[in-house]
Amino acid sequence: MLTTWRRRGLRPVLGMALLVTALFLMQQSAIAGQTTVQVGDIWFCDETFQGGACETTINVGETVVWDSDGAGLPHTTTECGASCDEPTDSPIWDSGLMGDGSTFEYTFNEPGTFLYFCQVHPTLQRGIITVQGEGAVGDVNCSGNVDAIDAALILQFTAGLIGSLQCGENADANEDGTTNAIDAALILQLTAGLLLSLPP
Ligand SMILES: [Ca+2]
Ligand SMILES: [Ca+2]
Ligand SMILES: [Cu+2]
Repeated sequence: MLTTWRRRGLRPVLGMALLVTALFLMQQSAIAGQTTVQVGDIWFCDETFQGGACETTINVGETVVWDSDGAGLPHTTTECGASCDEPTDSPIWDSGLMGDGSTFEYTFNEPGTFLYFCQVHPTLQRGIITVQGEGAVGDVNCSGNVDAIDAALILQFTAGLIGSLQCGENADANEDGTTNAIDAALILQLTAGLLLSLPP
């Protein structure tokens, strides 16, 4: 009798614990938010971009890390303004000279297209950062798509397991003014093809 009761009582608890663990692991793999651009002699990204411009696309709020590991020459990553042929005197970012192995990072909090170059090799070494705007309704981690990870994050947020959502303004999937498990459920329905769009 007692055994039966225990089994019935324990299973939902174990199931819940497994679910929370799974959701936590999913979230960990989604956090990234960082893109590395290799800085070489004399290029950004890889050697095929010498004389050209390497384009990197990220989501708003993400960080680009320029990594000079392996470069033998000094380089900079410096924002150009409207044109790298006539670079601005007040760049949004400027790494200064990067030696072999040093890194420089910048976090993009505004959508847009950002041109940059190396001040040492201004015509040969250039790049472009394209920052995509905030995601659609439901995209609470601004990953660019709405999927089960977003639903998991909302559940963790409403359960108090995480204090905030990276793009919390996208969390209210049914636009009823509150964020709760119903919003998570709607996102799961969307990803399952049961809903065509959000808000429903
Ligand atoms: Ca997302
Ligand atoms: Ca809601
Ligand atoms: Cu350079």
